[in-house]
Amino acid sequence: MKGYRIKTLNEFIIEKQAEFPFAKGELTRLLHHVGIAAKIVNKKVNKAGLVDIIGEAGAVNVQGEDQKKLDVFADAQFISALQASGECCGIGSEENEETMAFDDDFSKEGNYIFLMDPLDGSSNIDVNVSIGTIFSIYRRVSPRGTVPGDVDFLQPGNKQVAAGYIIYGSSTMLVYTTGRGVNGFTLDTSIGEFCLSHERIQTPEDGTLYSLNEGNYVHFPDGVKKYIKYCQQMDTATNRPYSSRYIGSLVADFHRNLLKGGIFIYPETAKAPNGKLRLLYECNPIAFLAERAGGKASDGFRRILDIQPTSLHQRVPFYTGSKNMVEKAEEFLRASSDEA
Ligand code: AHM
Ligand code: MG
Repeated sequence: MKGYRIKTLNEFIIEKQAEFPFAKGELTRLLHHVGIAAKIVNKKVNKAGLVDIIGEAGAVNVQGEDQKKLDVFADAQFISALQASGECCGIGSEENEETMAFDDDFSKEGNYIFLMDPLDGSSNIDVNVSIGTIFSIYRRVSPRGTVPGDVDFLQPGNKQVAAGYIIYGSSTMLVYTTGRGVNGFTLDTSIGEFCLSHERIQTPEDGTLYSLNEGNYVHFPDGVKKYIKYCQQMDTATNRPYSSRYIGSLVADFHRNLLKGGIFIYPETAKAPNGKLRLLYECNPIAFLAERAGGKASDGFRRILDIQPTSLHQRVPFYTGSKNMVEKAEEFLRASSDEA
């Protein structure tokens, strides 16, 4: 009998493993554990208004921001799920100043490094607005059985073997890529499974949405100011003026633009010459997804994925989304820097 049948995340990743003849199932197990942590965090996020988990946890993270209780919870859940998988030898997280290199015999054999922002857009938790988790996965460079170090944690984005995000929104979705297409899974809470809902996502080459914090306009570089004016100009051939949409959660802003077409910008400013967003666990994974969906990601001049990282929490200006829109923004930036 032929009919509609849902495909769960686990079925999907096992099926994909078969496409790699020498795969041993290690990445499959790792992704499976990411799915478990995501479900636990989702449950807590859904209860955020009911139980006492919204306020501050009393600590300040390495970026000098107050850590919310939910950030701390999400961080701990992902760490414990990944450590339990046995496939992960080290983790770098926005919430922890140093990388965590596991030195127990079990984890040291793990082949993968995991970098994450466990709860992105955390300023939106208290107001019931979409937040997310972003993750990036690398194969270790150092030999198995040893404790991983900088050579493993500080790899350029073009070495990622998988990346994705979870969006805790009006419904919860997990979107990921292992380099062959971007696929999205929606959490069906009635059966507690992520189910394939967005197969082989391709982002439109052009869009009509631009997303950035325009409140910072006076601090933006000239090229960005000019690009914003371009977005706001009337031109029927290119569907301008574009609409401005900004949630303030990278995952949510990117997810919307990925599906509808648009550009997301967090530029450099005089005060913050490298912007705000972190290369290793925010920009690299999003850039990998953007490219694999047919979009683009740059720091305005260079491809994000080709930047050699120098530290875990380094920041980078970020321009990502529909290919033609990112290229147009880059044109404005180049023209302004040539004038200067
Ligand atoms: P966070 O990791 O502390 O949550 O900060 C990252 C967030 C992104 O999700 C979002 O794109 C950006 O910060 C919003 O910053 P701003 O409030 O300056 O517009
Ligand atoms: Mg965060």
